Amino acid sequence: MMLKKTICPYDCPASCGLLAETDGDRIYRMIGDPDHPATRGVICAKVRGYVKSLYHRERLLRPMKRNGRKGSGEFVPISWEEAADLIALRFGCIIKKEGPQAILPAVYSGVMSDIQRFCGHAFFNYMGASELVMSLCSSAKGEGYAQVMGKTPSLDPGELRDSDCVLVWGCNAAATRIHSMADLVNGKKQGKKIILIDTYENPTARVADEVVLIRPGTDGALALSLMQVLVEEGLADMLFLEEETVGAGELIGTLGDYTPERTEKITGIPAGRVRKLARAYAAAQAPSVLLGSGLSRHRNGAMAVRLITILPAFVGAWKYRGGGICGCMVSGGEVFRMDLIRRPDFRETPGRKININQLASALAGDIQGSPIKGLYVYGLNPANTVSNQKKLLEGLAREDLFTVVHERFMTDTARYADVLLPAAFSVEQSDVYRSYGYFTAGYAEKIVEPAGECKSNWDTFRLLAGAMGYRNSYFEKTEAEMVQKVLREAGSFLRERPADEWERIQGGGSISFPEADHQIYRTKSGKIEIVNREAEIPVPMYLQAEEDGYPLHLVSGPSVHTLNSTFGERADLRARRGVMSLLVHPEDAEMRNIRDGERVLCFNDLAEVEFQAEVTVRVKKGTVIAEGVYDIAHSLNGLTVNALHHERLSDCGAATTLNDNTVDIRPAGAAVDIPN
Ligand SMILES: Nc1nc2c(c(=O)[nH]1)N[C@H]1C(S)=C(S)[C@@H](COP(=O)(O)OP(=O)(O)OC[C@H]3O[C@@H](n4cnc5c(=O)[nH]c(N)nc54)[C@H](O)[C@@H]3O)O[C@H]1N2
Ligand SMILES: Nc1nc2c(c(=O)[nH]1)N[C@H]1C(S)=C(S)[C@@H](COP(=O)(O)OP(=O)(O)OC[C@H]3O[C@@H](n4cnc5c(=O)[nH]c(N)nc54)[C@H](O)[C@@H]3O)O[C@H]1N2
Ligand SMILES: [Mo]
Repeated sequence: MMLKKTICPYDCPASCGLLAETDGDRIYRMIGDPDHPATRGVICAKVRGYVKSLYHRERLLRPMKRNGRKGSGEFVPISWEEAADLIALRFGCIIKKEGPQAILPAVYSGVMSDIQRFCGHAFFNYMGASELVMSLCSSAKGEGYAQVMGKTPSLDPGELRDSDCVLVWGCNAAATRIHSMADLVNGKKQGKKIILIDTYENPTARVADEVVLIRPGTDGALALSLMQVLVEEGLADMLFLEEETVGAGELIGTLGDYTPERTEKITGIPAGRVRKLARAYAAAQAPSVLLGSGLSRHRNGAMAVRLITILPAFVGAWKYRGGGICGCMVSGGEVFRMDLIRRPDFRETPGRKININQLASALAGDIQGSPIKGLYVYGLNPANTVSNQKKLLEGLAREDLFTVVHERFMTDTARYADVLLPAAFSVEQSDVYRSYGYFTAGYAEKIVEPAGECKSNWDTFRLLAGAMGYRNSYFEKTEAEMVQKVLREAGSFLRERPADEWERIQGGGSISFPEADHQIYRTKSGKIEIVNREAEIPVPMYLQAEEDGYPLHLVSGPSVHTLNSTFGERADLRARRGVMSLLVHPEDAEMRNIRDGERVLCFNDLAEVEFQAEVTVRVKKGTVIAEGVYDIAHSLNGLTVNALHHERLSDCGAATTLNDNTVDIRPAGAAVDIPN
């Protein structure tokens, strides 16, 4: 038995270092790698049970083709050759009749390692297919931050240990940042101040000294109000603002509109709390913000992030180790050369862009140009994770749509496939990794052969390229050759690392980059850009959260026990997560005759979705919370929370606005038992 280094492939900020206990044929156990430079052996319960997923009896093991009504989940096994020929034939016909733009690849974050995630881009660039705009997660956050800080990396999470006051702002660290959660627990023991600002008392609240509940979508107003108090009470670092920022005076001139009394009406936070919060923030030596992504998933999300990003400058927080903002951008340069993997040069003409958040409408034909006739889904489970679920399922059910799904399990999307291909797990494939929350990168070599007839994304696209007749040396490389090429021709950031680290990465493992100096502002002006003349709105301001008719704001938060739709196969985790619930404030429940534990219908103009009500003061009056992504088999009425999400996009970054929807609720009548 040996322990082999590998890296967690899932969509989390850490890219945890793992050790797989193996005899070379089988993996017996997965533990944390104590030598990983950032995660140091700490891993989550989900991945500690990696082997349960890897050898799950419901894993897809061979290619199949549909043998029943679309969506019925009825399939018959076929060989890989038959599958590849069938796909090449059907795609070939579509291309001939409608052109390649009638084919849409759909990928997101099921696997986060670079080659497996992005090699399909090369295949579809070669084809000339439509292009998916991948903005299902935090592109509004990225834009909002960059408008102020440019390419300046935000704090390495390790630096939070040196902060004496952490505003955990719209972040459920207990679920999404377990290493920072450990630092928060320690920080609290040392008497540091930890304040959670969120739409509900999420599981991270247990480490907070104080929880500030805010009305969804109004964080920008809170940030401005904090700045207003800092200036009014003489707590702002005027010297820092003058020397290190652009446009502070112009913004300060607008702050009169954001007194705590005025913003109380917007945010629902009592004026006195805002004053107290501003004073605590200013009193700290090195105050930090740990910023989540939830608050950026609103129609004003990029602007909210922009305003929060400006706040640390008002107390000169960046001057101090541990001071500033964490959770926005890491890495100061190119680690691996993405162009080697994605091959934009393969494309002769620009592809038609289809935003992932509008996939439902695109499949329904609400797009410019030829209708989508071919869909290839991999590393994405849109039936459960994309907005407007009802319409999306109708689109997937179209008999004239030829759908290929490359998956590890029979997901709600896989059920709609015409051809269903079995995907490998991360330990069954080789790849390079970059973390998006820490300054680390690594390489993990295949440890065991794929189960059954499963194939990695790389091997699958290689096979399909052959069947399509694509002649290019790119498609001839083995996975191992491709990994070596990407390592050999790494980006400058990695190539500049010392020889011993370079060897370490080559041998399989992760390295960390030095923390960036956050007093060097990588913006055009070299300063923090409070006013940004190149932005559509140069002087930042609160963009009013838009109303759309229903009395309750719906927020979809992450579950501690699962990760997006990943791990849905695991009965142990499903049991811990429990039934699909909606957190409702007691007053909102009472006025609708809803009691704790009862079934409710949550509805808006898009759909009616059934939940079990959890009546609790953990949520603010006027807001309802749905944690986690459920599959349809474990829903209560055949739909999940994404059926209530509109396709609208954020102000910048064309991102999801999944937390920006309104609903109402009513009792749902008799309950039916749902198996867990
Ligand atoms: N209600 C609600 N919706 C959400 C969110 C939420 O919090 N609540 N979060 C949103 C966010 S932030 C994100 S990033 C998205 C994520 O949405 P998705 O990208 O859909 O992510 P997952 O559901 O984790 O994974 C998708 C699928 O990838 C498959 N997969 C894993 N590895 C591989 C592989 O190597 N090859 C292939 N072919 N397939 C693989 C998995 O089996 C899984 O079914 O969801 C968004 N949607
Ligand atoms: N266990 C687990 N881990 C995960 C995931 C998961 O689903 N489960 N998801 C993974 C993914 S894809 C990502 S992107 C990352 C980050 O995952 P995210 O889904 O971005 O989660 P967080 O950043 O922790 O932030 C979510 C918090 O934002 C809050 N929020 C929503 N709207 C608002 C608002 O208007 N104002 C304020 N103040 N708060 C608001 C929610 O109540 C919630 O507590 O985590 C990854 N890790
Ligand atoms: Mo995400």
